[in-house]
Amino acid sequence: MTDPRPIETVDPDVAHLIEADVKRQDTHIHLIASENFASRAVMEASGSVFTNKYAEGYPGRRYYEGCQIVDEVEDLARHRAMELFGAEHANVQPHSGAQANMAAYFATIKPGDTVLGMRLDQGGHLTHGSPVNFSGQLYNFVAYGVDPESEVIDMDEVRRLALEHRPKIVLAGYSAYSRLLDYEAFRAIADEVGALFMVDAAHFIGLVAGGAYPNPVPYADIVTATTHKALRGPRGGLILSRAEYAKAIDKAVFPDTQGGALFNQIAAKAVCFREASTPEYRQYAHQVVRNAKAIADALAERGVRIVSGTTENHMFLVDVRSIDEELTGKEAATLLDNLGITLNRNAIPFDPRSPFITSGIRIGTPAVTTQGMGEAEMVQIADLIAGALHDRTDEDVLEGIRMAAAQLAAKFPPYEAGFPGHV
Ligand code: DSN
Repeated sequence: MTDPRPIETVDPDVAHLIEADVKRQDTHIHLIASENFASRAVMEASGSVFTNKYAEGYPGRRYYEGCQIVDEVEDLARHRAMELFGAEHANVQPHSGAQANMAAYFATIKPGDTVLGMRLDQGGHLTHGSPVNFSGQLYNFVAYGVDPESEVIDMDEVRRLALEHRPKIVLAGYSAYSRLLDYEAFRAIADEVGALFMVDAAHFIGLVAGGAYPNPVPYADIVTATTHKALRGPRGGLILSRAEYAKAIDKAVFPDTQGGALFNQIAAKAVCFREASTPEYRQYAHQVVRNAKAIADALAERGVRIVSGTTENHMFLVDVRSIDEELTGKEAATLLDNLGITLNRNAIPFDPRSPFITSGIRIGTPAVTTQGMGEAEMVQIADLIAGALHDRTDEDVLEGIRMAAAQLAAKFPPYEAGFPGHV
């Protein structure tokens, strides 16, 4: 029999760390654009006995016996994903967004082939060709960026680069960009040069599920995503594609780039797709966007420069030099975290500072919206952020902000009393 004792007895070290992070999660204001609070149902599936099962392959074609039930789980998850996003095919096995992107490339191009994607330092992602990532090492990435004036993706540059470099994939998607994507224009450029059109929707797939951001599925050949950001599911990846790429995508995930899938996570993905198809979730997704706009507008009113001027999704970047030329993203993010407001430093377009220091911070609203905060609280948070960054050497002011942040977090607990780990 397995050890029936609770974690507090078996491993007090880890139990203590879990307890400490429960406390941190309960008491801070969370503005990391890629984080959220998963529901009890998602966590129950994620912590279920499916963690015990090996099932390499796909439903009906496994390399192990005893897979009848996990076959049902995977079918449920992939069919729910297809229905939710209107996709012809879904693969729910990628362990992460990076694995989903790796599989998408493996399925469609060869090492050395050219891909046109967004620059990491202007909003792209590591797996969109960064030289420190497999993508930049295996493939010939060419990068487009934003217009220096508007800080919005320059579609003329995308087209010019596509015509010049004839990529095999035109890739849209971002991890630090606050505007809509012009899927129609990307698709037309991809068609003009005979490339595939791929969208990495990891950041905004949750908004798409709730109808709060345009759906890339009707335009793209392949859409990759994660399930743990605004979508509020377990940590993991997802690939949606047109039927003609289904076989290649499935092979690229297993056996090309992964072994056994994580069935506890796949069960939790199924739960999150069900949750994301409810009217309550639609309201949530729209509130995430309204909240992002509210906090960006309130910061702008307090003299803080928002990159590209506004937001149309769940996040935006702040140019911290608009508060003080000397202030860095690193200093701002560290100071705010010490005051109970957690976010991350982020490069802004044409940032003269290194990615470790940066001139920006990234602010996102999926987590605070799950907590039930609305526009009024976003204005309060903007006040706290602007106040802290303006008066960052005044200990009295900072202490007041620390207390106000703690009071606000306490009013909006992410989990109810009695939830595992909560008294
Ligand atoms: N780059 C991570 C983020 O947006 O936080 C996701 O991979």
